[in-house]
Amino acid sequence: MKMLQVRCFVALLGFLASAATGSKDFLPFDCNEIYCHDSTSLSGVYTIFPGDPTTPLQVFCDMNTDRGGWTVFLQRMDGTENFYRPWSHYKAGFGNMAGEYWLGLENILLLTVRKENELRVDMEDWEGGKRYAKYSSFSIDSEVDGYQLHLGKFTGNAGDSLTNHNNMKFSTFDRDQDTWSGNCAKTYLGAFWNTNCHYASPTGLYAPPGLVAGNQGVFWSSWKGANYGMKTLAMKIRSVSACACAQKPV
Ligand SMILES: [Ca+2]
Repeated sequence: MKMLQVRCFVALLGFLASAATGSKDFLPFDCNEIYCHDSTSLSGVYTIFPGDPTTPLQVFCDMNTDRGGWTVFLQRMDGTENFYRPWSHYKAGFGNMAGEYWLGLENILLLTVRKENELRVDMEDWEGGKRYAKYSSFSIDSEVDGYQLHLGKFTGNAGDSLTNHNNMKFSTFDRDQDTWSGNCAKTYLGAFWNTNCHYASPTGLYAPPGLVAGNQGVFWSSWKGANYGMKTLAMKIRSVSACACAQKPV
């Protein structure tokens, strides 16, 4: 049986189990399952169960963008959260799910190891402009393999600032796994799948353009360059399995 068929079969079993026990026992794996369960669901904070039924996880679900069903794992919007944090914090996750947060590498791993996902990065500048970058697949390896990043094909109108980070391991200031002789996360004050060092810095210092040093802001170089800090930036994933529910029309 092919992997996709296995995943569909497992998903079907889960659906039948929840249908048999009633909707009050509905334990959604991710935001896409919440959308599939009720297509009128609004964007907001939900509880999902990407691990097992005893470990609920709070997350922001984007039910509007690009037909909805997106599980947000990074959200920047106002600078209220500190993102210059050690490995243990990036592993476990931190922040406010209704505001700025990082979902945690272990949770991202749980979400991507059992289902095939696509990735979408939405960003907004300080003049009202909005752009996005989308990748046909997104997954990471486990911690022993450095949470190595695996990305599919790029589409979108923000330009591709992430493919250069493909196959990189995750780095924080206290765990340097980048390809530079120095320490990217320490020098540029963000944690990411750094190379030598970065073409995008979603975890950089939050500030309007001109207020932080070059390469240290929340930037996406292929749209605004490395010196322009975005007003908002969010990274989100969605299941791409063939058995996923029909989504909202575009
Ligand atoms: Ca290094």
